[in-house]
Amino acid sequence: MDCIFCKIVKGELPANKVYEDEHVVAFHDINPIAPVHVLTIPKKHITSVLDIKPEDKELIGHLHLSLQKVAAEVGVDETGFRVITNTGVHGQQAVFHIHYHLIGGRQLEWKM
Ligand code: DGP
Repeated sequence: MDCIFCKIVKGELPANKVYEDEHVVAFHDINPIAPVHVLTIPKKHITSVLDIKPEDKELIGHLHLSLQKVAAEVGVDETGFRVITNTGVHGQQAVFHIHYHLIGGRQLEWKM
C-alpha cells in the first residue's frame, strides 16, 4: 500500500514528530495554515472517519486522549485550538489515512 502516512509510521519518510506512543504518532503538518498545525494519526491504517470499525473504538478514544498531550506539547492547551478531520471529496481530504489536524497558536475564525 502506497500511503505516505504509513511510511511516516514506519520511519520510511521523515516527519517532525511532537508525540508518539504505541498506537499513535503526531507530527507537524508540512504545509501549516496556522502557527501551530499538527497532524495526529493512528498507526493503524484507517482510510477516513467512514472507515472506522467498531473494533477501533478504543483506538480512536486513545487518539483523542493523545490530542490532550499533543496540545500541551505544542503549548496550546491553555489558549485553545481546533481539531479537524477532513473526510471525502467535499471535506477536501487529500491523504487517505485518517488524521486529525490540530490547529492553533492564534485566534481562529469560523468562516467557510
Ligand atoms: P487533508 O487530507 O486535506 O486533511 O490534509 C492532508 C495534510 O497532510 C495537508 O495539510 C498536508 C499534510 N501532508 C501531506 N503530506 C505530508 C507529508 O509528507 N508530511 C507532513 N508532515 N505532512 C504532510
